[in-house]
This record gives sequence, C-alpha cells and structure tokens, in this order.
Amino acid sequence: TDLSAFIARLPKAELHMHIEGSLEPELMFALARRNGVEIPFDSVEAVRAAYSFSNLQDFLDIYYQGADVLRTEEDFRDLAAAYFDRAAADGVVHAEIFFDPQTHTDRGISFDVVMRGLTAGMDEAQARHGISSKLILCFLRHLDEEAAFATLRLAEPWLHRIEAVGLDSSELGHPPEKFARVFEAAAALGLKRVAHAGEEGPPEYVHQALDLLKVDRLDHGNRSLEDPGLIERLVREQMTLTVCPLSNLKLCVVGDMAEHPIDRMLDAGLRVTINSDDPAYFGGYVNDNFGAAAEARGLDREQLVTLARNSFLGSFLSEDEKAAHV
Ligand code: ES4
Ligand code: ZN
Repeated sequence: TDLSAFIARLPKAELHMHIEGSLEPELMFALARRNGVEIPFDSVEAVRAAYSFSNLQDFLDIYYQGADVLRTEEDFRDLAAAYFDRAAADGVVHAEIFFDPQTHTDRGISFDVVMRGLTAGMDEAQARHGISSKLILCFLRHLDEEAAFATLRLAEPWLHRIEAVGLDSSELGHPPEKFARVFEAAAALGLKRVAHAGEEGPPEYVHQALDLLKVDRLDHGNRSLEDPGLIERLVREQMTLTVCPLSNLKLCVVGDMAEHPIDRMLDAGLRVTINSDDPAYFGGYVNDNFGAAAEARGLDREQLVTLARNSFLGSFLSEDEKAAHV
C-alpha cells in the first residue's frame, strides 16, 4: 500500500532489538547442523508453530533454548550479518542492538567469542550497507547482582565496542533496584544506561529505572501510562521510550493491536519510537512493526515521521550525527 511504501522509504534507527531474538528458524537449523547440536523440532514450520506465547516468561523459555545453537565466533557473526541485511532492507541506517552475554557464558561460550563475532558482523554491515551500529550489553535480571558484576568485569577489555548497559529478561519479581550498584559501576566506566521497565512490571519499576539506574532511555515503558505524574515526568525529561508493537501483541501486553497505546503515547508528548524487539519470534522486523501499529491505530504520515525522527533523537549518536539524520 501507499503507507507501507512510505514507511519503507523512511530512514530510521532501531533502538530495541535483541540480537539473539533475530535468530530465524532457518539459521537455527543451519547452526544446529553445523555445530552438531540437537534441537527439539523436526522442521522450520514446527519451530514457528511453537512461537505462541501467553506472557514474557513463556517466550523467554523458548528464546533461551533457541540461543543454544550459537557456539562459535562465526555463528555470532552470521547472526549479526543476517539481522543487518534484513534491517538495511527496511531502511534502518543505524541500530543499537542488545546482546545477552550471560546466556552464552553460562553455557561455556566465552565473552570474547561473542564479542569478536558480533563486532565482525557490525563492521561488515558498516562496509556493505553503510549501517552504523552500537552494542548494548544486557544483564539478565533473573540472575543475581554478583553475576551482573562478573559480566561487567568481562566487558572491561571491550569497552571501546560497548556503548551502554541494559537490563532484560523476567521483569516481575526482579525490580531495577536489584541492579542499582552494578549500573552505578557501569556509569563510572563511562557506559550509558537503559533498562526494560513497565513491560509487565508496574509504574514503580519505571520510577526505579529513572531514579536508581539513572537510565538514558527506557525500553518499553508501556505501563507508565497508568501513572499520570510519571507521564508528565517522562515528557518533561524528554525520555525516549522504545516501544515494540508486535512484541506487545505476541506477549499479551496488549490484547489486540487495535488497543495499542502508541498514538496515546504520541498525543501525550512522549518521545516514543517503534522497534522490533525479537523479530524472529514476534513475526516481523521494524517496518512490519510500523505497519501493524499504523494500520491498527490509523497513524498518519506526520506521526510516522515523528516516530522515525524520535529514533535518531533518542539514539546514542553524537549531536552532529543526529543532526545529519533528522
Ligand atoms: C525480551 Cl521482550 C523482552 N523482554 C524482556 N527481556 C527480553 N529478552 C529478549 N526479549
Ligand atoms: Zn526487549
């Protein structure tokens, strides 16, 4: 349609995408075969059929299982290369991608293997597609503070290739306050800070992400809408929210795309962006997310331009680089 062609042509930055969540079933099978890893599925179709989730934890269980096929530096490079090829086709010119090192180090894969592979994929994407990218190291919040500190220590030799730390995995029961000290240590190392908050967790978790983790950007943030004072604060502080419509639908954060709050967020003056989260699991890349939200909520071209512009304003590009994009 007219609108999807308009979306496809809009240059955009992607700010909320878990690289392990871009592992398509086809690549999962190819890596399983290459590495001699058993996977509990007979076919690509059977894998896709298993992607039906009632909540975040349902998804995480299958997402961590899928990541088991990732073993070598080449695997991580191939994973990143496949994402960047797909993102480039969607008009993404800059991507700030999450990775979950603990998912790999806990299986005996070294931090350095993960970093060498991902950075090779990033450098190739810059050369082949002109896409710039940055890495965000996420701590798994279902694990303890000491494990996060150990991961931060492994990252120290790689700080020149890591822009920020983030916080992901099971939100309920693992409030941001659990990681206040490790985020403080990350800040002291010069890293920026983001956190998933208000996806399933209450507005209190968003307050904690702001006050205790001192985040530069908020991932999801949907449940902030339940707290008018919080909305006012997010608007005043020009906090960027990385919203993920298809993720919200697949994880039942919204019951139907027709109920998605993206336009209410825009109308409230929030600096919201649209992102794909875990595109291989949630049924689409960034343009699919723009298209689904636009169709369900009747977004017009001006709103779509605002969303794309917000993606650059909310990025960790320099002010000069932002100015070149907006
Ligand atoms: C995630 Cl959607 C989402 N939420 C929290 N943690 C995650 N890890 C990967 N995707
Ligand atoms: Zn996410």
